[in-house]
Amino acid sequence: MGHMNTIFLVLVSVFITKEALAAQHVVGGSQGWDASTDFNSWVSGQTFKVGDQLAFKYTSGLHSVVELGSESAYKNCNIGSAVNSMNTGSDVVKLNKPGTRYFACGTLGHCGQGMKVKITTVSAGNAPASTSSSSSSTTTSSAASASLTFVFPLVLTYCIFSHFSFF
Ligand SMILES: [Cu+2]
Repeated sequence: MGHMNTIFLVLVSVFITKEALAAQHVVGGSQGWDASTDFNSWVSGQTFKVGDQLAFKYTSGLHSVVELGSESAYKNCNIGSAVNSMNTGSDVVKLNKPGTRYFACGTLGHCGQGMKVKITTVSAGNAPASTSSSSSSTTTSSAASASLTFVFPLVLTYCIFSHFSFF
């Protein structure tokens, strides 16, 4: 019975680690990508790791997402210097390497009103894969629910096996 427990724990922890590595951050949390969202306070509660994704959720046509190439472009809301722009209303950006990236709204005036966010990504190895940091706050529900659908049958299997003492 003992090794069954161990196998189970290893499987679960492997899965939790994977989930922590592939978090999706909904920018702005429940308020989303909106002019009224306080992005500074949202960012301060997040840890961005390589492999994570950003999801910008907003009403298409009202806002957009432009990526700016430098700190000064970000500070000055120099939207014209955008290196990338998206406008679907549900834009996903993968954070594929460590470093700082700058995003702003492309709608006239919105960046100046504070609709911009600066994301600093750390390498996945730097941050411990502690469950508390990944499960807190606004890291996505899709990864979490995926893990549930995976863990649930495992728990079930474990219960069945331990009940009938096959091992
Ligand atoms: Cu906007």
